[in-house]
Amino acid sequence: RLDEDEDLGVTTKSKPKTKRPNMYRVLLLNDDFTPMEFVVHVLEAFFNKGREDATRIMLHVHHHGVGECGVFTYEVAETKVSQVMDFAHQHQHPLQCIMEKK
Ligand code: TYC
Repeated sequence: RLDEDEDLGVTTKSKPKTKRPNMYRVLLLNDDFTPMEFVVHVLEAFFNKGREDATRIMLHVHHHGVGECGVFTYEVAETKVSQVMDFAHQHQHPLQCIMEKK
């Protein structure tokens, strides 16, 4: 690299800068107490699922222990988890909602 008088040695590089954000799965965990209807409602209300899709996801969690509600950026995933945990707690259900990096 040849330094010229007017150059202060600061490297400037132009690079197309479209970075994809890290994405996070939001998961529901099974338990023995939360009513199935409540879980279906959560999936409809917080994850914009239709009744069929919500029921399919709920049954998947019921049978396999864990299931995906959606994939979001960090802030959105964090908000979904908080909303679901608050809602479950308000209704005194032990439903657990977590997020994990994809
Ligand atoms: N296992 C619960 C029941 O039998 C239903 C349930 C499904 C609970 C999914 C939590 O994330 C869950 N009532």
